[in-house]
Amino acid sequence: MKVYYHDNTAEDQRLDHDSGVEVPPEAVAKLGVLAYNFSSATALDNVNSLAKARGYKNQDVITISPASMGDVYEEKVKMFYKEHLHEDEEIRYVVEGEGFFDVRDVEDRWVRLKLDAGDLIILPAGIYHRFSTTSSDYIKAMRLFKDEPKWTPLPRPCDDNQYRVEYLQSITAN
Ligand code: KMT
Ligand code: NI
Repeated sequence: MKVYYHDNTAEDQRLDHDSGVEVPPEAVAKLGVLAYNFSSATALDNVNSLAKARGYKNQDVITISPASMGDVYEEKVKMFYKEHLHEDEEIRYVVEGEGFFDVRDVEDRWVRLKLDAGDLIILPAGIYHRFSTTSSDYIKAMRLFKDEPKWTPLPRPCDDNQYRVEYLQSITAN
């Protein structure tokens, strides 16, 4: 996983947009974002025990690519890239391929996490974020959820949302 500030240029969202300024793991942790890498032979066991420890009971696997999605691919990619939050954690494990998760830091800058196969990320409820495929146009990812998927993206701005307020309190208490 590579983590850096987005360069904030507006070209193709699938490009790296690497500003050249890295974001250290401690700064990522301060945002309440958890990052792991499970890529040994026991990777799936590790993912499953983490899921179990956090009370996650269900999972599915999504493949995002032109081959798997056809004509709706471009539309989906744009949709995932709209800034939003969720009222629950978002856990993603990259099985194959790669993808970008962008999260806002305390100064509202985009921090870009480039995930490769074996990387797992947990975004806390209430954090503003977005997702994009890379220029390889391929990711196969496992999505973990507790019971029913609570994935409704709430588009920014929703600053008065209870989960947003609680998220901000949790990170400023750090
Ligand atoms: C999301 O929440 O944006 C997604 O689930 C993207 C697909 S998972 C890599
Ligand atoms: Ni999301």
